[in-house]
Parts: sequence; structure tokens; C-alpha cells
Amino acid sequence: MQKGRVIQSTGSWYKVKTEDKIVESRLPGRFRLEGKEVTNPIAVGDWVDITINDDGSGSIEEIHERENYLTRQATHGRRGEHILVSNLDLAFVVQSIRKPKMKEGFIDRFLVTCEAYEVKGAIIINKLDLATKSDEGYLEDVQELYEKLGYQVFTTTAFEIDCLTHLMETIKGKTTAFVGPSGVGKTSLLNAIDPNFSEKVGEVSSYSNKGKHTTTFAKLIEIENGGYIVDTPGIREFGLFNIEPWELSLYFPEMLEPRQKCKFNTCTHIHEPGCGVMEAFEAGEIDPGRYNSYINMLESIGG
Ligand SMILES: Nc1nc2c(ncn2[C@@H]2O[C@H](COP(=O)(O)OP(=O)(O)O)[C@@H](O)[C@H]2O)c(=O)[nH]1
Ligand SMILES: [Mg+2]
Ligand SMILES: [Zn+2]
Repeated sequence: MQKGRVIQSTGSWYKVKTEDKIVESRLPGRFRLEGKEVTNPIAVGDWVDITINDDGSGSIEEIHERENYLTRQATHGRRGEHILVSNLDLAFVVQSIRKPKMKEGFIDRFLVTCEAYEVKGAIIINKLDLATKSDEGYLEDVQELYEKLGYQVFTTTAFEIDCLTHLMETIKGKTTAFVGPSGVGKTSLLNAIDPNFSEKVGEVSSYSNKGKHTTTFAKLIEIENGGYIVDTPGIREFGLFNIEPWELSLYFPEMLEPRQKCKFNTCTHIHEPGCGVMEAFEAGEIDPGRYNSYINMLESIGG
């Protein structure tokens, strides 16, 4: 038996990277019957044990327990969830200081999703070269706010390699994802991190065109310095899902302590009497922008 990691999947074949090679592997039928809530029993990112067949292909015998995983709702009328990727060490939300302007609501929504899925979240603010004198104070405030909450903040210019040293050290050897709206510089950053990145992504698209629905499966792209970056179309939809209104504040680190003082355990922290979160907000202990994001998210999930 050999241990390996699933780095690509088509739904019937899995590319498993072992210590010394990549083995095209299949999953014995019995696994398919097991997972009831998920549509894919094996996901990209999974650690598995395989045996090697006479023809050199692999058979997946065992799946190691997942540390975490991201899902989205299954498509094509199927019930349950589809696992996009598992065992993610760090997920970055990418924004740019200008062109397009930063959207803190996007950052907060992303971070809440990270908390809900137990994935470590971090922030990249790109296009630092476009920052004006008037942005300086703002950048400092943003950095301080999120770092105090436990999220690393990186400020980058994709075309200045010196700017990227810290980020590159951070992702080395890890499995990471980069999420963000179009135009903020994700592709530029990834190409700076690994000059062959676009080529490696290109492979997956042409591969996907051969089969149906394969684009919904993720791929782990091995980067030059060691580590993997997740490439999946579905990761853009990385959004709130299955979060109940009363639960939302569990995913705001700054609300964890204050919410324990709320009179009602289903408190949504907007109008209820005896609310510890509102008390903390009024005492200036919760950032108004974050509280505003909380209210917007609460409304979007019907709270
Ligand atoms: N000024 C500046 N432009 C950037 C930077 N990073 C990316 N861009 C530009 O922003 C545009 C969008 O970049 P791209 O990497 O395609 O963004 P993506 O949609 O997030 O993948 C392109 O014209 C890039 O050249 C940066 O750090 N500074
Ligand atoms: Mg891009
Ligand atoms: Zn409350």
C-alpha cells in the first residue's frame, strides 16, 4: 500500500501523487455507495492509500480523514453537496486597493465562509503601486483591523517580486486557494509566484473540454517552490451556504466573547434586549464596518 494525494479528478479517474510518481487510479465501486450527503466520495486534496495493479494503474483502498473541505451545492438536479477540495491549509481573498476598489463586504463574507468551513483565511491587498497618499491611513487601518482578528494581511504589487517574498514563504509547502473578483490581479500574482502557472492551468482546461461536467472538479497545481494551489471554477462561488441566522456571529471572532452575554441564545444581535454584541459595539469594541457586514450577511441569509 502507498500513500498519496489526489491532485486531479474526472469523477471516474483520479490522479494520485505518491512520493515518487503520479498514478492514475480508480475507486472500487463499494465507495460510491457510502457518502450519502456528498455527490463525490473522493475529492481533490484527499490523502488516500492505493495499491498498484499489474498494468500500473492504482486502486484507492482507503481515504484518510479530511482536516477540512469546501463544498458547493450539487448541480444537475442532484441532492446534497459536492466537495470542491479538501485539506486546505490557507485560503486567500484577493482584493486590489484601486481598479477595482476594495470591497470590505467581500472580504468579510469570505472570512465568514472560512470560519464556517474551518479553513484558515488570509487577505491579499494587491496593486499597492496604485495606492495614493490618501490611501495610506486606510491601508494601515485595514491591516490593523484584520490582523487583530487573527487574519494575516499581505500587501502586494504583482509585478514587483520583492513585494512577494513574504507571501511566497507563507505558501511554501502548503495547499492554498486564491479567491477574488475578476480584475484584482489573481492571475498576475500566481504567475509571479510560479512563472509556469498559467501553462499548468491551461492543461486542465483542455483536459476538461474532452468530457462533460469535468470543469466542476478541482485540480491541485504544484508550484515551483513546493506546495499546491487549488484551481477550480467553483471556488469563485465560495459563498455562504447552510448558515442559520443565529449561527452567523459564531464566525465573527470579535463576537464570540460578547455573544456569550446575550440574554437569548438565538439572539441575532440587531434588536434583541440584553444583547452582549450590541453592548460591545456601542462600547466601540466592534468595528462599525464589520458590524455592517454582519447585518448585510444576516439579511442575505434571511435573518
Ligand atoms: N498596477 C497594477 N496592475 C496590476 C497588478 N496586478 C495585476 N494588475 C493588472 O490588473 C489587470 C487584471 O489582472 P489579472 O491578473 O488578470 O486579474 P484576475 O482577473 O484577478 O486574474 C491586468 O491588466 C493586470 O496587468 C498590480 O499589482 N499593479
Ligand atoms: Mg484571472
Ligand atoms: Zn446578541
